[in-house]
Amino acid sequence: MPSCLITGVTGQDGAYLSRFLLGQGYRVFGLLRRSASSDVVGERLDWLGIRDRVTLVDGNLVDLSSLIRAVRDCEPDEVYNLAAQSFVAASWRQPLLTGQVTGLGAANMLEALRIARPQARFYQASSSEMFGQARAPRQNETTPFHPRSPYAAAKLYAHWMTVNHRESFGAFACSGILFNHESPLRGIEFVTRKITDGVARIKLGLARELPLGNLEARRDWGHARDYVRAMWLMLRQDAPDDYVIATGRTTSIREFCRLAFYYAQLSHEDHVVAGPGLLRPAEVDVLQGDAAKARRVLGWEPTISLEDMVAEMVEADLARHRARMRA
Ligand code: NDP
Ligand code: GDR
Repeated sequence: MPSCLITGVTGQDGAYLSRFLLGQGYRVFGLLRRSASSDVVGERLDWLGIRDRVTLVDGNLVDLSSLIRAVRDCEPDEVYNLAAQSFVAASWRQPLLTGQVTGLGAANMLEALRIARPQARFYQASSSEMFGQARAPRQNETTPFHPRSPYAAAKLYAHWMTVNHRESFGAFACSGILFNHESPLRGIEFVTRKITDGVARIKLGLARELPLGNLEARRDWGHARDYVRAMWLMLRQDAPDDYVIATGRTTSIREFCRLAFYYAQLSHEDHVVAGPGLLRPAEVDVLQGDAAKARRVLGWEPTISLEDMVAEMVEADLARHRARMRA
């Protein structure tokens, strides 16, 4: 039975990737950082009904010794490094922590593998945010990077460390440059989930307004279920490499709002308001990925449309709020 270790197992992608790999017959270990709120830890794994099937091991990305111990205990064939301080807006308020977790944390994991498990295949969760002020209308693996936030700068360091371990030590280390991907398990602070949660509250009479920041920014949004499959495919190849994963379609925040409100038979124009403090010190205006390489080499294609994803997210938030109202 192949085995894997997933950092960030309690996050959106960690939960979907765990379920996917369990379905492929893997033994799944997940790195869990200690928290005083242990009652809410693993909520997403619960949601997917797989909490009992994932073996949680203690560790923190900023503590190299804990990573070495985890790797020695689990003896994984594959390691997926998904853990990060992943919220771009927070990275200006906590730039050093973001650097330590999102940047140095990846370097720690690579070092832990070099020391304790050099044969393991490694996946690094890189990000389209690294393109930032994008220098090409559609971004692919050859597009130059221009990070616009402490988060993106930290991801860029982690990305190049991954490439460096491949080139220096022959590590089977891949970097997946993933564009935004969402789902009902998306953190509530990210704009898509904030919108679908807002739509549900307004529909159920729990709120009247939804405060948002920049509505003109555009993102290439896919579904997390499609994107975790791409991570696994990267580690199936004969040689390690980097891949852009995207849908190729770009949509504004305003248009996402329109779709989500319309799904609930509401109009965004009646409810969306400008929220104070929600504009970023530097914005990434437009992202649109070109995943031709992933299609050609990995045989990967997105299967879930933006409209279907919006419907799934709004339905899930309506169900969550209805359940809370009944409780
Ligand atoms: P989430 O924010 O949902 O999950 C982040 C995970 O990292 C959580 O499990 C969190 O644990 C864990 N974590 C944070 N700090 C530490 C630490 N010091 N030690 C160990 N674990 C830690 O992110 P997503 O699932 O959305 O994304 C997964 C990865 O992919 C991230 O690296 C993100 O930056 C990257 N990415 C995401 C994209 C997206 O659109 N979703 C696009 C491109 C890249 P806890 O539950 O304890 O907080
Ligand atoms: P992003 O996602 O920064 O692209 O990073 P987010 O959903 O936070 O922002 C997307 C865009 O929406 C605009 N926006 C708002 N954003 C939030 N969060 N809240 C608001 O109220 C709001 N109003 C407008 C933002 O300005 C931005 O332009 C995500 C994360 O998952 C990263 O970890 C990942 O690397 C990238 O996607 C790819």
